Amino acid sequence: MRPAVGIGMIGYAFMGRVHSHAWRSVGAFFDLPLKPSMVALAGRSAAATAQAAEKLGWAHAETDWKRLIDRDDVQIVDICTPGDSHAEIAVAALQAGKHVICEKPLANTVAEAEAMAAVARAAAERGVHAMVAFNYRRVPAIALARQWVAEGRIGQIRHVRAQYLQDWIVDPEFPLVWRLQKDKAGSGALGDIGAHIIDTAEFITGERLTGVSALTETFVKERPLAASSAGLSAGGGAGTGTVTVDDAALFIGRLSGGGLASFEATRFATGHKNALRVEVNGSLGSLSFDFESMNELWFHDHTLPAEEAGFRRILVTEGGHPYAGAWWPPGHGLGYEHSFTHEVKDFIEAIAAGTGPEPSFDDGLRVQRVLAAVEQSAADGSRFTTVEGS
Ligand code: SOE
Repeated sequence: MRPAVGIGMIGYAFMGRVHSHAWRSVGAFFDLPLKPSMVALAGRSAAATAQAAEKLGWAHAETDWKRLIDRDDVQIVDICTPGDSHAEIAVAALQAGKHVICEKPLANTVAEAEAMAAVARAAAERGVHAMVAFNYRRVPAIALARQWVAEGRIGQIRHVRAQYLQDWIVDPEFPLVWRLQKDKAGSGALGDIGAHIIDTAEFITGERLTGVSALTETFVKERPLAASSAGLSAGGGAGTGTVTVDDAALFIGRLSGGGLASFEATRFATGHKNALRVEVNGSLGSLSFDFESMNELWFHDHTLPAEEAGFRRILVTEGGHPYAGAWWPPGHGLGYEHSFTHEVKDFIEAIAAGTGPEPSFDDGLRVQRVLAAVEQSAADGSRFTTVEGS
């Protein structure tokens, strides 16, 4: 019998639902050293939390996250709340000796992220580990891209071109949900989806962004108040309120290996639902990915004769591809939710091995510093801004 590891999760909106799916499915597809047990779900409303716990597969419901952390049968705390509560919950959980997995971006400010990373470093000394949930690292095609870059197949990296394009708030009547409020979300498209492409670019290349020059914009400045602040599609309430975050963030940057990078994060790219795209151009070839075709990686081998070279599509569903062998026969494809299942698999394995899971809170802090540099540069009229600590 494998030892059990008790999970307690806080929040049950979009991220809570997809994390629940990951915890429910991971043991059925991967041979884990510890058996995850979905012990308790915490939320504010007793009735709604109990209903969500029953639906999502959690044994107990709590209305106070502090009580969830205090439970002896919880060893892992999974934070799926808006960014304004990440720091308080993560610090309390780590100090109580619980491993933590925390949704991205790590925090709402660099100061909070620094405090969280410091507590995580101290906890790691006691064998208590923390991870920030940049789930796209665990999309098989993205993991394969990183592998090939590390193997030198792309050569010296000259360009990274990264975009994260969504369109869910184009309608000016879309309500002022929490993701559009700075005090709750920290920033807008920048922190919500820009953070993903910063992490993805650094993950694939193994390089760091050292400085940026940025533009941000809020296209719709007033919106109807939300009846409830939850989710991506809350209904409208009475009156309007001011949007206090960016709708779009564009920036260019320098990579630690000498290459150049460009980034575009927007919720106003009509027609694009969840297009996380990244292309890497190196001296020996290029790799290209679009989440809207997430089972594919495009590869151009520049060492081939020009008459034969060109981008070719690799279907990343073979048993030898990262993660893919645990699922379906080749060609049957994976979805968004699988990246989270892979994330908790890697997390459990790292905890069992006593090693620090990746991305760590220090990785989350680094992304937070890039976000801060982008905001600073945009505020300073696109002045090139060095990323702190780089
Ligand atoms: C909303 O923009 C959102 O749900 C993000 O918060 C997630 O991190 C991203 O994976 C999908 O879009």
